Amino acid sequence: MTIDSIRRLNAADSDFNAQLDQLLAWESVADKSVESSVAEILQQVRSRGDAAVIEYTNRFDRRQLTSAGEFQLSASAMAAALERIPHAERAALEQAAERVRDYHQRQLQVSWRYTEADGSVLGQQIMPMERVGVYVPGGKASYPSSVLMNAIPAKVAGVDCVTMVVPAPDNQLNDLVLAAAAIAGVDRLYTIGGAQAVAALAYGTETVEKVDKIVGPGNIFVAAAKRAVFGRVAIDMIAGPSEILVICDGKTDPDWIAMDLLSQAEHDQQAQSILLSPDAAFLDKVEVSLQRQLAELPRREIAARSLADRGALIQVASVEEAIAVSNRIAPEHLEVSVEDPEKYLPQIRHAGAIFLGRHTAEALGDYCAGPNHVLPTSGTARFSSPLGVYDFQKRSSVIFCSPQGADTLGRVAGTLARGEGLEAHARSAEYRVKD
Ligand code: HSO
Ligand code: ZN
Repeated sequence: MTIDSIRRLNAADSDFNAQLDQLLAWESVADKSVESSVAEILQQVRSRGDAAVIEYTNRFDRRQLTSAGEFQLSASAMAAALERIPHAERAALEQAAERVRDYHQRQLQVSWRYTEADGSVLGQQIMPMERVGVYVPGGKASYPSSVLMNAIPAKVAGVDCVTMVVPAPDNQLNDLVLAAAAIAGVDRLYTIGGAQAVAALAYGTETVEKVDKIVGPGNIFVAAAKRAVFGRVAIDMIAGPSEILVICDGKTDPDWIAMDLLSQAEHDQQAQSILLSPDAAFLDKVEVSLQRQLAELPRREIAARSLADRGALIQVASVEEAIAVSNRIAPEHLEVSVEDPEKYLPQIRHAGAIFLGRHTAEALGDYCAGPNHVLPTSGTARFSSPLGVYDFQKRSSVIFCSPQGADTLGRVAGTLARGEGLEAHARSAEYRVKD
């Protein structure tokens, strides 16, 4: 298996911008037939609850459920999985969880208030959401690390009940996923998936309690279902394929850089790995290394397709120019593999996560560095941020008026209300004005 050819671009070319646009173009499949079958599933679960969930689960996941109790997994079943998995994996999961928890604890937003001279108080009260649903895909893309990354911030925020759903096609469940759920502190677990699981979380059934927010990745049916229930419940962003952009001055081991590119390329065929360097000879070395190292990978077919379809090695004039190009791309992951990377940090405007220095492999961030691996993709880092504790907290404004404050504000509000033709507003405000 080799990469047919990996695109070579040069930022000095007159049509570089057009080439870059073409490289970044990505069609998310908005399939009408998917939308209509999802709409039907949502409708059925909404009106018939557990019975519909059981029917769809039996049909799509080849199960033989006869009652809702059978898709419910107890806390002791999660704990048992934790006992069953190999010791090394348990220790690694626990270490990762601890680091993710520590990092996220620092994100907690706190309530604040200030008191005005007349004794009035204004502030903001922060409260956790009550119930959150975490969707975990089944089969090969069932990542224990994603269980940690989605559930831990919710628990750190103080969410009362974290409900996880994970399909068990042919009754198969991944022990590591269950163990991660136990470590993350998942409160309830249902072995259901697809649009029917999203519907159960959004509308509630006899068994599944309705949640306030649904997070976690899924296939096109899950994504379409999340889009459709948005508004009734909150959802996280709909993730696109993984991306990595590496900026290297040419002085890092080319094998390291090649493997960093391969690490995201192996996620799926649509993943995007891009290297920018001012050193043309280094780009050549990485290309050779990619071919050699690819051959040793179990997922070489996927990685080869991803690199051939969406990968690129781009020559730039300088690290500064590389950063300018990177800011246009707004990548999910950005590695800055150069001397003194800190120096460039203030110039980086758009990136989901920034990995500084030659020793900081992006894969560390995927598992255990501490920051979240749920990051904005497809250029959305221009306006969105990593998943965090703040995504499970909400704010209420707090207002207390002293008698003096009511007097001052009553006059202002009265005038504005009359200007808007809202007499009841004006009188309500003015009743508290002293004459
Ligand atoms: N790189 C992925 C997250 C992940 N990697 C999970 C390995 N497991 C997010 O783009
Ligand atoms: Zn990854």
